[in-house]
Amino acid sequence: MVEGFRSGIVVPQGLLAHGRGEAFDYLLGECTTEAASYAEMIACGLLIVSKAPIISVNGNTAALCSKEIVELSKVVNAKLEINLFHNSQLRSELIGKVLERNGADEVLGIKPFSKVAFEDISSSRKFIDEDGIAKADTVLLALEDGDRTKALINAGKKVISVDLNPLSRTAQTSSITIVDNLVRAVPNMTKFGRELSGKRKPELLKMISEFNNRTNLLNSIRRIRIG
Ligand code: PTJ
Repeated sequence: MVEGFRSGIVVPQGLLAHGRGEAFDYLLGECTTEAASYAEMIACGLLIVSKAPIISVNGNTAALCSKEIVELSKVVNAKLEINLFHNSQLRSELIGKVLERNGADEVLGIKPFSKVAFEDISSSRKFIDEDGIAKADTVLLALEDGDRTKALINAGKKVISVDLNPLSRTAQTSSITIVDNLVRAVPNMTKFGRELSGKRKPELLKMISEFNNRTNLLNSIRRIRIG
């Protein structure tokens, strides 16, 4: 993260956000819980059955797991789009280069002319790629603010979030909430993606329909309270 900050990928606020995450990670025992693993598997199933899945990348995600996120995007056939809260063209380009160096063939959300404004969002996260999040049916995101999550849900999209705080607005409003550290969640999802890609669509849809995000979130909260 510090290296990401020095190279201009991560904003100072990203370091604070990372610290908030670490506090919850300690409470979770710094491991992937059963509830998180279940959500990771279902999330992969959802990405695989989606028509236009997108992985939204911000500065922290790029600094923590660029290589792994590119790998996941290939396994579940999802596009990558850069979407920043503290938006800047230079940082978008820097993050795009990092993703490309790590094997990404295409990165959306960089060219200013391909962006449209998502009126429901007040922050600069509202600028989304017309070939990416604008058309997506499922969006995977991490370290997100509650406003965009809610706006995406209101727009009829499915949202998969990775958030160590099970009580955050994003965690509470997502379709599937993964309460795990991004650095563990992404490789786990790639593994599930490989396992599930051989399964038939009806089987995946059944598995997804049996998942209850509220129950699963409560299991994460219970884990923090009881250990
Ligand atoms: O889009 P950028 O790059 O301009 O940066 C935006 C930041 C990250 C600064 C912004 O989204 C932010 O401040 O996020 P928040 O509101 O702090 O939300 C981050 C959430 O992610 C919190 O609930 C943290 O607990 C959680 N979190 C932090 N680090 C991790 C994490 N969740 C999973 N894995 C982590 N490594």
